[in-house]
Amino acid sequence: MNFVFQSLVFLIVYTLGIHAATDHFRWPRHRGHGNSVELCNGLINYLANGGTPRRFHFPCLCILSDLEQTESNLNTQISTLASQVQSQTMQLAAINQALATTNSHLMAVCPDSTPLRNVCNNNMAPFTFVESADGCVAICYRVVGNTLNYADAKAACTADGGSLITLDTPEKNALMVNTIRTSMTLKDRSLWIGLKFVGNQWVWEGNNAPATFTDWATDEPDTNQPCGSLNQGKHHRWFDQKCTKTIDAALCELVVPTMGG
Ligand SMILES: [Ca+2]
Repeated sequence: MNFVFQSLVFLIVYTLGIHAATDHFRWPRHRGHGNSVELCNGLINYLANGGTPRRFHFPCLCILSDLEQTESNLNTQISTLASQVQSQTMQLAAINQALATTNSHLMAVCPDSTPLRNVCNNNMAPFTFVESADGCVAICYRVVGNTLNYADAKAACTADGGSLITLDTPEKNALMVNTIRTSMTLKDRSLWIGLKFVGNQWVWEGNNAPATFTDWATDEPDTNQPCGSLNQGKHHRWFDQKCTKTIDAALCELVVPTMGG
């Protein structure tokens, strides 16, 4: 740009038609190809230092013409690039819009687990937050008690602000069972879950809904054993028990209303 500016200065001076004597500046002998830019620079420096111009013609006019052409070409390229940037910006906006739509669809399919995570982490009792790999299922659980019956297990969960766990979907059950199976402290413990036989059907304590999904172990449930447990004899499935029986511990959970239990 500096060179363009210098050239413009020269053009102005030339246009004014100043024809005074050139006392100190001398055109280089060689005016041919290869050093015309140096020639123009020399003249411009001469003028900038107070030299008086005279009889300007030939080589610099050619250079100025080239510069004008170059400037025109650059402006064309700038215009093209600006157009490309605008096009890319519009494409990016379209991609961002599609991404937002996809995210909203994902949110519709998988509830946001953030509220449950926050409740889990902020609870006074030490609950643990676990989430499925796809983020669609989350559990805030805690194992409490040491050898207790169903009623005491239910009370122990309630004392921590939670309830005996509801495992009403295959996904939630799989997440909890896998968590227990891979835990050194839990994998061998039998645990009460919030499942009871009421009237003629199995019902979840947490939401009073009938258990439409079940994961009973082989030959379970028995008769007259109206309380549900998990992991008896290291089998990672469900067992019914007499409610007065004492087993290892209670499997509790915290829920938030938006998680739907
Ligand atoms: Ca049984």
